[in-house]
Amino acid sequence: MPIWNAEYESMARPALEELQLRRLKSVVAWVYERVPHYREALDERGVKPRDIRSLSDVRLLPFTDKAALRDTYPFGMFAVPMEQVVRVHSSSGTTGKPIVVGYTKGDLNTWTELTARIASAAGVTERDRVQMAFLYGMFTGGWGMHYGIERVGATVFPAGAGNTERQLMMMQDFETTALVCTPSYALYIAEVAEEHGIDLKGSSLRVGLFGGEPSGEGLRAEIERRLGILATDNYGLSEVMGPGVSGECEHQCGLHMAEDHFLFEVVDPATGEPLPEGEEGELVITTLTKEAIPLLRYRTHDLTVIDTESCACGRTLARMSKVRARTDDMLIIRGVNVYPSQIEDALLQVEGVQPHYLIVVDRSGALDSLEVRIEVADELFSDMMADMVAFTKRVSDRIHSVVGLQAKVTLVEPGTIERTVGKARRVIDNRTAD
Ligand code: DLL
Repeated sequence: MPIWNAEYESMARPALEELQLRRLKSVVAWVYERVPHYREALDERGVKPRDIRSLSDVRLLPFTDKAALRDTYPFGMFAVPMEQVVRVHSSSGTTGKPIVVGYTKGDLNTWTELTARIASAAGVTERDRVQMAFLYGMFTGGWGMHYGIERVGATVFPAGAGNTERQLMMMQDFETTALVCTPSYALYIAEVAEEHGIDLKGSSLRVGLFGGEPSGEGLRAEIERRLGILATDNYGLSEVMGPGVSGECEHQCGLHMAEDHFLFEVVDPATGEPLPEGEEGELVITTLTKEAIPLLRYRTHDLTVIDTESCACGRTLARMSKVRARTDDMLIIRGVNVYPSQIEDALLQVEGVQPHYLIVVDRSGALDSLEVRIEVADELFSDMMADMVAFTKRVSDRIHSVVGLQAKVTLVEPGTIERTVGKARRVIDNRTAD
């Protein structure tokens, strides 16, 4: 498959690192001159832009976290006057004030280039008809992917998220070949199609570009099977740009990272110390070319592993493993650390469990309880008590063997766990902080 920008996506590592260093020096100088938050943080550490002489000198720089963006809400971290900002987006955070980010014309051009790479890596070309089923609006998913797909020359249907029956009508009538949305919404679309007897497997749809939330291999396999497509995962976050930060190629063996525009580190989430390649830790990102809101060493809270081995597709850009968890997603239940993604993996190993689930954590007295609500396939939804008991036991045994905790497994009727057109909410934690 063609590489969108072979010059940059297949650079020899030494040349790439030289480019990264040049860009790192210039971004540090840029924020030191223009962003009071960074000037103070660098002065406090006694670091001047000229102290950046090698890529490992990135460690001299301060981390940035969400608090810096919140404290300077809305535009305090911008490095350019508003006259130069042509677009503003915000993060999808559900509580408090959102994180606000801005883009210059140059930033939009870079962003479009990077999402064009994502589309191209999934095999999208000018012959494709792409249905955009991400939310448009302040969320970066819709607009970010939209322009990249246009740049590769494909035909875009800017459907937005929701109105699933109309999505299906468009898919059939317009002969959509590629679908762009969250994995949860892809699954929901598959379900509604099945309910209406629409055969997407036999349709023109052939590829899906999914991202914006975690999805394991089990979920991917389910989506690929039910839609009859190849599904690629892509990752990004509003703070550093939106989609386009990294994405899979057709080999589905990790997400190629846009290393010419970002410097990636993996650190120990507890100490902030850099970890050697191959070890899982928190992804930290320094933007190398952003003009409106460059960020130094942004703590993503996303856990991943980086691999610089070459890939069969010909891209030399390093790959990060699928992000399955955020450091702040971790639940501590009866002293055991549990990630929702582990429970998802356990569930999808049991035949008959549908990929719709809700984890409910509660506390009575001093004891935490873990309940996992699941849906089962219609054909298994039996009223024979004995079957059900055996089935829930199989599920709870699986959960026990994966996370080491006894969970109460509750079977709910198919279709009763909330479906989403955006990012799924999988956990309700009713414990009060104490
Ligand atoms: O979700 C940007 C995006 C949109 C990426 C569309 C890809 C496609 P935010 O709303 O700011 O931005 O949320 C960012 O979502 O820190 C991760 O925790 C999570 N996330 C995003 N993509 C993935 C993915 C967009 N592919 C936060 N796998 C990030 C796992 C993901 N988690």
